[in-house]
Amino acid sequence: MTTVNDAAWDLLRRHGMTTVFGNPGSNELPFLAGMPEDFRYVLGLHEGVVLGMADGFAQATRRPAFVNLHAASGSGNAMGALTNAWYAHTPLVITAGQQVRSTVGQEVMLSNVDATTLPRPLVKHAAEPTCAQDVVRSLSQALHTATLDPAGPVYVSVPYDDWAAEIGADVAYVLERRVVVGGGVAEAEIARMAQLLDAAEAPVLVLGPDVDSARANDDAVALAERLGADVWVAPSASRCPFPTVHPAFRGVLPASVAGITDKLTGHDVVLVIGAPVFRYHQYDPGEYLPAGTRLLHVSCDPGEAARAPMGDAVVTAIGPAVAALATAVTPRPEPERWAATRSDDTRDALTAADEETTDGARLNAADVLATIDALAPEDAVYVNEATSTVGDFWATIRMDRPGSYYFPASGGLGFGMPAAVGVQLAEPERRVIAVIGDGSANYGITALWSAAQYRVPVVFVILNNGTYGALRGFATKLDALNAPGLDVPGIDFVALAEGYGVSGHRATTLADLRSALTEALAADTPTLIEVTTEALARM
Ligand code: TZD
Ligand code: CA
Repeated sequence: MTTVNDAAWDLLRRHGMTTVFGNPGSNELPFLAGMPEDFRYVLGLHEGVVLGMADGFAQATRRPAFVNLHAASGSGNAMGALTNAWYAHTPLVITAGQQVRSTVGQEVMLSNVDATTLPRPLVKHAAEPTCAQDVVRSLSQALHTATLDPAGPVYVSVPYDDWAAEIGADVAYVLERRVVVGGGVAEAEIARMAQLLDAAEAPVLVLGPDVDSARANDDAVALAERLGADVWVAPSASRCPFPTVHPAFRGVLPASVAGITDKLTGHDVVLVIGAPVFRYHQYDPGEYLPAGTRLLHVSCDPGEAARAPMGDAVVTAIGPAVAALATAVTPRPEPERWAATRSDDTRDALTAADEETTDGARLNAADVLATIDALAPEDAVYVNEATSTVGDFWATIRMDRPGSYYFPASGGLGFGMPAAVGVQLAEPERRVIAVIGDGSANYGITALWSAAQYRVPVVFVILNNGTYGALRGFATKLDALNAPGLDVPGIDFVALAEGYGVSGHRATTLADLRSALTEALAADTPTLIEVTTEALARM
């Protein structure tokens, strides 16, 4: 006899989902008890961490990840992290254990009352199968929905008495299904965009996270080079879609209307690919575009395309569209302004500031980042969740290959530490360096335990400036400096690391940092380095 449980694991295996990120409760035990030996379970101690690890893992593998949470309370704990997965277009199949079917109506302990409403609006689809025989089909629907463009999280609540039920032979149809999007590129639309770009005097590209998730990075380079166009990264960047060492690279656009219009002035055609138009943050009103500038938008997300306040959008798979555009545009000579920034190997040219700070002084974050950049392997992967130093990060850290950068896509903190563990699990050949603020670290601190237990060799660098630095910046801008709750003094991250089983070091000088980082990068277990940094109030 085949049980629902057997068939469910079989389905997950067939889709390569052999890692379960979870935190269990009584409702989930009957499902988990059947876990076959070729699966691995990654325990997170808080559901925000479970979801963050799965988010990082799915983004780095570019495959759906499987999550198992405990009923309503476990799901609720994961909701903050779900905001990031939703905006990152991360394919996640989130399951939650439900009480025994016949008892849910009585609201017995741990019933997930109205389970399909709970995770909305942060899932593409939420379901509770109507009977045990529909569980496997329901999981199959969920994983296909999660994966199809625009990818995103889905949620399935399963009553725990369903797992032992017998399932009929027709489940084979579900197990064998393959669901793909067949549509290629809209050729006429590509030709139209290429024509507008060719006719432009000063076109510019704005690239977003979906360029990196589609691995269209190299085609984006080809497109920029053929057009002789400079490249900005779309505001509130959560991925690195373009090599920061390329002479066309201009940096990350500011996240305000007026700021973007200022940077785009002088360009007659702006082509935005794989990002919303635009993910603004600071309210700084103004004209949406410079006068006479035309905006073209390529997106894999119909919602993103529809809600933009300006521009013409084409909804299409990003990878084929960028490749087609790169061949469709007419090549131009390389702009002279690029020559100055082209050099044989910029990697060796940059070294960290050698000046040591005076005793007791806090380190400057830009020097810390330059030290990291100088010592990190060229193919290092960065997870960044230090909010006041994002500008310094992009100005300092060199990233030249796909999948090199992850930042919380919705701005919801608590992504960084867990996502670093998930990315490192997905990419054992590359070193993951997580640059985390002392404020941000606390929303996902228990990720340290998972890193230690599963020997995931992330290097966590905590920038401890004792404050919510970015909020100090906002408080200045919003004239709210007397707001309470902006400082977070008195946290000993070295002690926290040791408490969770991670080797901890404190760096108060750049020399300390260099030796701790060198040691951490040589280790095959995780390390946390706490660096005392200046309290910045920059935006
Ligand atoms: N809670 C959550 C879940 N997400 C948030 N974004 C915030 C609160 C608000 N917030 C920010 O947007 S930035 C920030 C907070 C609290 C400060 C983070 O401090 P940090 O980094 O120490 O990590 P900096 O460099 O000191 O800003
Ligand atoms: Ca801080």
